Amino acid sequence: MPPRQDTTPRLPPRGAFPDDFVFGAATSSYQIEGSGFGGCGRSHWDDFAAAGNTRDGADGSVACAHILHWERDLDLVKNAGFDAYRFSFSWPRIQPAGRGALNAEGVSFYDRLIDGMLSRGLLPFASLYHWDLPSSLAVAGGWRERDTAYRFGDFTDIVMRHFGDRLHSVATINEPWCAAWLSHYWGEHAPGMRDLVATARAMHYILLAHGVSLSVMRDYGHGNLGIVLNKEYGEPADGREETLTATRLFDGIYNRWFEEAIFLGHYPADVLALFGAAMPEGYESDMALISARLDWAGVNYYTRSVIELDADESCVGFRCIRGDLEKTAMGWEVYPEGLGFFLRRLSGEYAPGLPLYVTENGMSRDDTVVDGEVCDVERVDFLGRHLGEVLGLLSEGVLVRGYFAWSLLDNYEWSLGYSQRFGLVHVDFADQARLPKLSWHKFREMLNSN
Ligand code: IFM
Repeated sequence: MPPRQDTTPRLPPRGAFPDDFVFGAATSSYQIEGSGFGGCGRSHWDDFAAAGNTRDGADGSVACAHILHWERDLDLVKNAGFDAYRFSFSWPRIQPAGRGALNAEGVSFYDRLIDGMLSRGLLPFASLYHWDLPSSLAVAGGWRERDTAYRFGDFTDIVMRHFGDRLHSVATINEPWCAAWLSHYWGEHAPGMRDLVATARAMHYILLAHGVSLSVMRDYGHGNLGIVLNKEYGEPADGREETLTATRLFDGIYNRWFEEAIFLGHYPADVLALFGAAMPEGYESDMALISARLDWAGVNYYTRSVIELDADESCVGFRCIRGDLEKTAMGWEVYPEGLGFFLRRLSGEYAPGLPLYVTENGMSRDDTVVDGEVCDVERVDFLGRHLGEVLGLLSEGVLVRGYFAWSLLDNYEWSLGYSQRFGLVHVDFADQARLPKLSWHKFREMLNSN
């Protein structure tokens, strides 16, 4: 009998990528640290959860208790063979009220965490904002207020002063679309608003915060600065002219708003027309700061949306549905071609010559432990297909410099609580046990191959 073939999906060999291509795993502060530990101030996510807006009322007060287990978590990054660890600073852990006094315990935690990365030979890729806005700033109007952008500039200064020279790379904002549109128009994330005026202001002030933060870091002389944009591909549900226009507006809101502001210095006309008088007065004078030079840009990519006309949607006139491609546990369609589309567009149209990173990519799956193992073959297949897309881009000369899997650990998936597992490492939230899944082992195999 011929030997049984191993049909487990594989990741491409490490040797197929350039030697200096960076492989990493990503997390974020609120999703893993445990906001109940170490003198961390409240964030608007604690408030949003306490007000009953999340699945089972779940919050991030314990999460993966990474504050207690960060050393073994960094060992998991290192032992898989990754070059880098992408993490975020929690603003309320460092500065509980969002202004004024610092929390010494929080500062010392990040000191140890960063030194822990460096001693393991991991490159620290930091984000300054991954959504845990201090509650007191949220109460004062959060991203609807111009002042929040300046408070973020002050926070940036604190981070630079304490940690700047040890950070390999820094992103200002992670996924500004989520912090603005998803949170103020669709109401799915904190602060859970559904208001076009609030949305227009947040869409602008989150980018102003990026510009202010960038200029603070330039003054410190940091030379590896970027922003992380989430992208979703829009597929028209049919070929009607109105559907194509709606799909273009979807792309404008989700993607081009940020690309055109950051790389061209203006907002797209179709989205500006939607916001109309809701745009903050004098926004034009902020555009130079918002479009200041970057050293790299990051793309977080997961899926596509099918865009269908919807007469009940009085503002945008469309809704996003899912098509008939294979889906993850989030119900998100698997569409690796979308990743190629965005990286090609950035490199060809918006930011020629700028180094690009895939700063997040991954899938949720109903992972269960069977006989001490998590056999997440679908995740291996998902990662392999997206890495294959990256290889194609590299062969076309697109400047992709690295790839980060989302996420290192199963964690708090925002309003969906702990119902979605995205990790390469399984977390038992009852006892905080970590168990590397097949996907983690496949990365280890890959990163040690040629
Ligand atoms: O968990 C999130 C992360 O915080 C930001 N990017 C998308 C992930 C999956 O939804």
